[in-house]
Amino acid sequence: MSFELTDEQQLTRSSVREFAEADVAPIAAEIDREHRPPLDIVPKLGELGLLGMLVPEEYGGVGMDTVSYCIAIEELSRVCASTAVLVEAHSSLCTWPIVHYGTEEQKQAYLPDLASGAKIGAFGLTEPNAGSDAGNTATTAVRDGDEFILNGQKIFITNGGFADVFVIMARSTDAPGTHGVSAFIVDRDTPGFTIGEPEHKMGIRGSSTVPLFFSDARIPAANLLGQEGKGFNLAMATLDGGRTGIAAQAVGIAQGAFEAAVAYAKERVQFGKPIASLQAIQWMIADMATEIEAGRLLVYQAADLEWRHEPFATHSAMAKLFCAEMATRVAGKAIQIHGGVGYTEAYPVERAYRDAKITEIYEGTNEIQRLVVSRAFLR
Ligand code: COS
Repeated sequence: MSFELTDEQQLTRSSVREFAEADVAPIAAEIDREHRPPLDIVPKLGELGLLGMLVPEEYGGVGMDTVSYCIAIEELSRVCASTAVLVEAHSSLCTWPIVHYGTEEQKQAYLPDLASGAKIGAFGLTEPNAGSDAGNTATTAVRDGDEFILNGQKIFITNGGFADVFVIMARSTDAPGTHGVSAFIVDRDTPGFTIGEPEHKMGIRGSSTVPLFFSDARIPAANLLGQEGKGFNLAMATLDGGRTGIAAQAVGIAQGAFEAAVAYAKERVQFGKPIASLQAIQWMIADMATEIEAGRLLVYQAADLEWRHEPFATHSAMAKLFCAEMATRVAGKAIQIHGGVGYTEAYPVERAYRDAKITEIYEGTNEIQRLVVSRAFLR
C-alpha cells in the first residue's frame, strides 16, 4: 500500500494550482459578489484539458485517473468553489454517463465538444417532488415514432444557465417507481425546452443554478442514453462518482480556509504577540489540519477504488459525508480564528463557509449518504 501520489498526480496538482492561483483566485470574490458564472475562463479550462478530464483520449479528452481528477477539483475549490463545481458537474454528471452509457454515435457526437469546452454539460435529476426521493421523477418522455416528447420540470440544475448539453431523467414507461425512468441527452436549442431564472443562493454564487422546463420538447429517440427503464440506475451510478468529486471539492474549500487561517494567525498580533502563539489557536489549527488530511485520504481511497474498478459507492458516500461536514467545521473555525474580520467580505473565509455548506446538500444530502453507508452494513 502506497500513500504516495504518482508523478502524474503530483504534476496535476502543481499545474492546476498554478492555473488556479493565476487565473481563478483573482476573480473568485468578484464572481461570488456578482452572482456571475466564470464564463470568461471556460476557454482556458478547455485548453488545459480541465473539461475533458474524464473523457478518453480517443474522444478528445485527457483520460485522467480519478485520483488526479479529484486533485484537480480540490485545487480549483481551494480558491473558488464555484469554478470547481462548474467543472465537476460538467465532468462527473454529464461527460461521465455519456462515456459509460453512450452509444458510439452519441460519444462521437457529444464528447469531443464537451472535452474541449466548446460545449458545457449539465445533469437534470432533481424535481420539485423528487429531491432525496429521486425515483419519484414526474417528468415524462413519451415515444412518438423516432422521437420522445418531454414534458415536466427540473430544479436546481448546476450549469443550467449556460450549458449546451443536458443529461435528463424522465419517466418513459409505465413501470412503477424507479423502474420507469430513462436517461436522455437533450440539446439546449431543443424547441419546447426552456431555462428559468437563476436561484439566489447562500453560497457558490458564481455557479449557475436554474430550473428547466419541458413543454412538448421533442428529442430524437437516438438520444436515449443507456437502456430504456434503467435511467435511475444510470443516475445513481453517475452520482456514486460525483459524490467523490463533491468530497474533493469540500477538501479544497477546507484547505483554502485553513491556509487563510494559518496566515492570519501568524500575522495578527494581540496581547503583544501573534495569535498563533496562543494555545487556543494552535489547537484549532491542529484539529483543522487533522480533519482535512483524514478527508483527503477518504477521497483518494474512493477515487482509487473507482479507478481500479472495485466497488466504491459506499466509500464515495463516506467521503462526501465526512468531507462536507468537515469543510463546514473547518471553515467555521477559520472564521473564528479571524474574529470579526472573518465575518466580513474582506477575507475569503466567510465565502468558504457559505460555499462549504452546499457540499452537505447537493449530489445527495448527508442524510442520504448516511442511508447509503448504513445500507452497506445492514442489508
Ligand atoms: N448504482 C446503480 N444502481 C443503483 C445504485 C447505484 N449506486 N443504487 C441503487 N441502484 C438501483 C438499485 O439496484 C435498484 O435497481 P433494481 O430495482 O433494478 O434492482 C434501483 O436503483 C432502486 O434502488 P433503491 O431501491 O435503493 O432506491 P430508493 O428509492 O430506495 O432510493 C436513494 C435510493 C435514496 C439512495 C436514492 O434515491 C438517492 O440517492 N437519492 C438522493 C438523490 C440525489 O443524490 N440527488 C442529488 C441530485 S443530483 S445534484
